[in-house]
Amino acid sequence: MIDLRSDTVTLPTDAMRAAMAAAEVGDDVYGEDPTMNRLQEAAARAVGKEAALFVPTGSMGNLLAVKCHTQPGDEILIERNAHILQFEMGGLAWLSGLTPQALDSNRGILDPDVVRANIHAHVPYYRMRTTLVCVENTHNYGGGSVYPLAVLQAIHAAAAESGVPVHMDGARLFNAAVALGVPAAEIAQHADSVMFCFSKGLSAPVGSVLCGTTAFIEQAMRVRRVVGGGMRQAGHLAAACLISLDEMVSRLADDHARARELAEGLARLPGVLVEPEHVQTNIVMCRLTAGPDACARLVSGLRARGVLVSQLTRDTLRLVTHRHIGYNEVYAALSALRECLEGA
Ligand code: TLP
Repeated sequence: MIDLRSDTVTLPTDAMRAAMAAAEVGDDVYGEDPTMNRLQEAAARAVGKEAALFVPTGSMGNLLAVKCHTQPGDEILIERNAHILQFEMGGLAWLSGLTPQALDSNRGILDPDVVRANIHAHVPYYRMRTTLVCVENTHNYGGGSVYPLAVLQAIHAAAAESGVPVHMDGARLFNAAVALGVPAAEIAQHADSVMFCFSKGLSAPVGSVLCGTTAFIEQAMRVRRVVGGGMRQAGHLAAACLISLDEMVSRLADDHARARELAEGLARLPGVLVEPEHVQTNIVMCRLTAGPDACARLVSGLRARGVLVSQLTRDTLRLVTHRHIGYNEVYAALSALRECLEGA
């Protein structure tokens, strides 16, 4: 199978499996897992924050961040198609009692002026208060788009003017860093907290991390315990994540090049709308111009030919490159796509 549904399908490397088996571990609820402690220190350092907390999923990392920055009844500003808003089961309303104010964007990238205009910080008691701005970098639904540093800086400044923190859903932060050619910390400096995942393009089997100030992370630790995320000999997982940080970051450039090649191939196919020049990282979004069932038919036609892709909306597909997708897989997927589209 050529699996283009997500970079979450990447398998652990041999080095990860060996490191997991050999990891020195202890009880992490007591803070006594040496491998976990090493990972959390390395993760905090990588993004230039004081402290980091391991969580099993990106969704849990975002949930803890949102909970710790806000109080029930508050309002948060968030891009309309953000993962936190659309794909995390309404957790922000369910578990944090928040009202999201969904903002329009350009391929997921918020405009600092729009953010500034929508912050309700100094308001009378009968108006909801904005207490958090969320940004997503890279933006999944926006097609893996990357925030320009100046835009992030301007959003952070606009929020700070009103004393409002910024949380970055950086599930694919290292894809953004590689695309911009800067250290991840240079991006993360424009957010008060940042979550990033080891389990996507960085190939670890499990794990994400939430980073911020020491006081913030101490609070997040308490909330992690509430949602059942306190783990014991979690160093076995941390061992794989350390390899993600040490060995898997620079190769993301290959995923980006292959995604661009895939998008350029898609642009030559009949009935496909795609903008290869907007493919900055490892996610390709495309739309089909044919009728309502065309996407579903294409997805099942591709599956029959050994190619898996995700259908996001009635007419939109998402294709994601990762460590198991070389140029051979890109070209094989493109010929399966051509067969299906010309047969249709
Ligand atoms: N995204 C997954 C699916 O849930 C859609 C994927 O295949 O892309 N933030 C962003 C921007 C994400 O893309 C994801 C996962 C998460 C958070 C949540 O991470 P997990 O799945 O570890 O909870």
